[in-house]
Amino acid sequence: MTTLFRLAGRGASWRRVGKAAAAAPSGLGSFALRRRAFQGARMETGGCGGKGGGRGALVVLEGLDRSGKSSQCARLLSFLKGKGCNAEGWRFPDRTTSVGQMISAYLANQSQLDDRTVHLLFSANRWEKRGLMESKLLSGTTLIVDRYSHSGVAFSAAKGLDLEWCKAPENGLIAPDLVIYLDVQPEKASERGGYGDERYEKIEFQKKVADYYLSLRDSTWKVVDGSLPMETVEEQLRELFTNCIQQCQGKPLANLAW
Ligand code: NYM
Ligand code: MG
Repeated sequence: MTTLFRLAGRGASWRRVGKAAAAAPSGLGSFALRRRAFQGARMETGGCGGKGGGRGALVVLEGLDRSGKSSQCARLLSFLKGKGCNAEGWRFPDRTTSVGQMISAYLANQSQLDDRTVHLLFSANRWEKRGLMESKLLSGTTLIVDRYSHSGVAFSAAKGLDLEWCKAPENGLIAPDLVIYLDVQPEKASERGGYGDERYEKIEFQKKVADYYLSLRDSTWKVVDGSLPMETVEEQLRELFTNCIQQCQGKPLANLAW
């Protein structure tokens, strides 16, 4: 059963966002029915994905610098692990790879790079993780990701690069099941510790980034007021996560198609 489900997920993983899962091919009809019954049973056991052979969920937190994403990712992850869910915390840029180290030096103002070049490096940093991301999700691990493609597009477009050009290299990366945008006013974020250490951490620039973020909203996007107390934000994230898990049960992985 598990093997069949994974095969179904992998085959379907090339479908594009927005297209509903195709009906099970003839011959797999009874399998599809059994799978549905099986998923129902799995949700009753806790509804955190990954239990019983289903795929994990791809949940992304987005927001301006110092909007509280990293703290909330950590809180959500420990909540999920406490429930026995198979979950991991990821972040982009992933500064551990050689591409990520080039990005990190650029952000720390230790190197200069052309705007389009660094945009493509951010994207390449996601592409180099795509295979691992897919295999984790298909084997049932839920990923809580601190920044993803929406950061890539919003930050580069805010520098004046063409929006469509910025979106193009993201197409084909795995589409998130849920994007939670932590909404904090740039002025408020700038009062938080460590602000201004890296490139882009300037109030006027962050205002432009916020506008681009909001222009990227789609059906996977939820906005949470990040200026509320941490515990309130955490509570809202748990609720959004729980709804997402229920909705993405049985949905194949999809690709970004901007
Ligand atoms: N950033 C992040 C981009 O400009 N493009 C991207 O694709 C990603 C993932 O890097 N100011 C920017 C947003 C942040 C900076 O991220 C570093 P963090 O989460 O502050 O380490
Ligand atoms: Mg930052």
